[in-house]
Amino acid sequence: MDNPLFKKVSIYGLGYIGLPTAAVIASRGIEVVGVDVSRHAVDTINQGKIHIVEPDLDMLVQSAVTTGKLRATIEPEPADAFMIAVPTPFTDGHKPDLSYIEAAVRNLAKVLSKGNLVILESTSPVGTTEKIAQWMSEVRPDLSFPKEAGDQADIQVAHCPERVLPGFVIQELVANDRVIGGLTPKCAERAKALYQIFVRAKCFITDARTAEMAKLTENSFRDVNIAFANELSIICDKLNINVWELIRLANRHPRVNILSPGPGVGGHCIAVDPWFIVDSAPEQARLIRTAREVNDAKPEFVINKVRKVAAEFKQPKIACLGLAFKADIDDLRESPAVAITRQIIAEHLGDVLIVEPHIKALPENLKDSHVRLVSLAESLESANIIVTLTDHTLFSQIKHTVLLKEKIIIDARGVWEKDQ
Ligand code: SAJ
Repeated sequence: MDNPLFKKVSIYGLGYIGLPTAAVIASRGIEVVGVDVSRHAVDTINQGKIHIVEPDLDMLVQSAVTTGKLRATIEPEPADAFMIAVPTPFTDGHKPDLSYIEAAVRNLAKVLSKGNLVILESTSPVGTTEKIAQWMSEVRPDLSFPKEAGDQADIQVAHCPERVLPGFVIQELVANDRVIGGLTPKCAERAKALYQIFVRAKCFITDARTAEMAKLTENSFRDVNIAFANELSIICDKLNINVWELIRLANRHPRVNILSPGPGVGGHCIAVDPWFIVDSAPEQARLIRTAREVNDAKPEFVINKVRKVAAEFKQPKIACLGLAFKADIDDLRESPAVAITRQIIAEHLGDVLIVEPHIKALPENLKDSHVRLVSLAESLESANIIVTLTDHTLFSQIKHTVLLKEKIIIDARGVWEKDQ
């Protein structure tokens, strides 16, 4: 069934956000063309396969490609609407790196035509949506943009930040409320019409700057809460209090909800986005900056614990349980678990047995003659020190009172403490 407003949608960046979004829109019967700089990603998708790990995405992509509604390409093509979902990492000194966005925008500007809608989905510092309109107008002086032409502009521009949780993307793409900020109210309304094709939840309209800040606020809120939990865990260690029990009890208050301490905050969002606020308002963002520093310092706290206990053994065998940045995923990028394990290896604190059920081989940066990737059973049998770095479900199923009786445990995730 043709959609009268949007017959063809083009999505830039076919990663963890862009590809699921492309597949979901295609599943609503709209022609979707995905654009990516990676030949491997483009070829894989055109075969109906996926190059990333996300539950249920494979089936969705396969069916969208088979029905001809989804295809991928390297070169931009004309469309009614363009969505940009490329990475926004930071450079040295925690400065936002907008180079992927700028490259995508300048590229798609070449094929723009009057009446098109351009939506930025990538998490971005405040003011980026205005910047992308500026970049497009530099490439296409023949078209008018909202800054000069307001609601009469040839091209409508909006920001609608993604909010999905890795591992639940397909579900959350449809079920989560969306915040849509336009450069003008008309831009926001037009973008809302596109999201309403596949979002079952509410779409709230605002201006672009507020929408940009809303996304940064959401992830900063979580970061500050986790920093509070991490600081509590360090205080409790000093005061000899079980932090997991403490938080469980405090959370019984109807208006308290403290998140979980851990070995640090990983991933590409929560450990990055707060810096965008700090960069925009360095003098004012004191709490947000401190939360980042508290979370970034947590791996060193865990390594220190390992140093102390390893020193008590002649030939310590240290089992590191989990490398992924969070539970039940295979993503090792920006993982505090990897950073801690790497440091244990670099300092030769002992023989290292790594257990990561979601990978088949160790990454290059963890390979060493004193390091092996082993099964959980083998690690429990031979290690004398157990360090839990990721709360994979597999680990929480261990009968720790029996199997870990003789071991020294550094449980950075509270794997055996939760939900008691
Ligand atoms: N973590 C803790 N303690 C907790 C919760 C998380 O230490 O209680 C750690 C995790 O282990 C992990 C890191 O924080 O290392 C981040 O994990 P996460 O599950 O909090 O978040 P992400 O990075 O997978 O996804 C977040 C989500 N944002 C929020 O929940 C506010 C997601 O909805 C966003 O779409 C995503 O960032 C993004 O792309 O920005």
